[in-house]
Amino acid sequence: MADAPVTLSAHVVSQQALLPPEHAPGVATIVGRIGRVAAVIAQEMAHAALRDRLGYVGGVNASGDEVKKLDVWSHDTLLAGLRATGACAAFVSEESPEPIEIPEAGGRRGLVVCCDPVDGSSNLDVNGAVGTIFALRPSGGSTPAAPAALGPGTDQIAAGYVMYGPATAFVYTVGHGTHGFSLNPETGEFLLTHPDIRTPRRGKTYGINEGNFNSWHPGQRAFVEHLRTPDKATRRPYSLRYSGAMVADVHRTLLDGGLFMYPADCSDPARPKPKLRLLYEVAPMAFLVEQAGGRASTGTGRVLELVAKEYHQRAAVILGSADDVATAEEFYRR
Ligand code: AFP
Repeated sequence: MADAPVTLSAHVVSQQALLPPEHAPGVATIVGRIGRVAAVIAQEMAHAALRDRLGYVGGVNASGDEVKKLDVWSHDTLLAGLRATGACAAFVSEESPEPIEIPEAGGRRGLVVCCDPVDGSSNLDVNGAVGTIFALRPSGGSTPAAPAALGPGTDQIAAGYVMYGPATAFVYTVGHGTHGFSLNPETGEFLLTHPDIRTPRRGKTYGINEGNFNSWHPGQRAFVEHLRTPDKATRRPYSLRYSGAMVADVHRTLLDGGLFMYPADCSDPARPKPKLRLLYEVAPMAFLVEQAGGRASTGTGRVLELVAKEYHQRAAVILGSADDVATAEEFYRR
């Protein structure tokens, strides 16, 4: 008889022994809860056009993006779920200018959850893939708890994302490999379908918003020119794949290899302007990619060593196949 499939909740419990004992129960509870909330969000997204859930609410979020109805609803639903865990001491969300403190879950074991409730929300109205990204950091018992999230990405205890695509995928790490699950819509359970994901050392695709070509660092422009230049020996040109949702582009890159890049706007070389948010986009994805054997760089340094000084800080990122990212870094050094 075939083995029973491993559920997300069982898998998270099995990872507890690998975590610092004071955080193991909280991580298991929060990751399991995000999985349950994600199944509800997936349902809501599937019915969004039928329930008048598409479109904007009016106004912009902490990053200056126009806010969609599903952004707000997903933020509220995740927050309610996290409050109920008793383990989340603060919630840093793209949809809230200030972190939300949850004092009931304070103490040394409390965790700060950094989250982009709906990443790639511009895809919502065209039925494209979107996601939820999260990272868990220790609060260290500080009050308020959220400032404990300001530190290097190496402080993250767990990170993951949900991708709402043709199937809903849940991918997470607690620092011992990156593991992928698929939602069974009949039962609402995530089942292990991609244990211990290993990203190939080189890939065949690159994902980047090429419309911004003229504003990139010269090293970034030269690297993309290199990827586009035919060379049989190194299997170039690479193919361009870009969805406008980081989750979908990182998911493909994790599984198939290659690159996902969002470099800074260097129109003013003295003031490079990155776009993606460090705490709830770039750092969690860097953690997942490194745990799958890949690499995540700013072009000039390791993403996980970037120290967040602000909740909605932005950072440049080049992530994916280890050797491809190393080549990108060489171009930045030239
Ligand atoms: P939203 O979550 O505001 O839609 O932004 C999506 C995103 O942060 C990331 O998921 C994409 O990779 C990137 O921005 C797309 O940005 P461009 O539209 O500038 O290519």
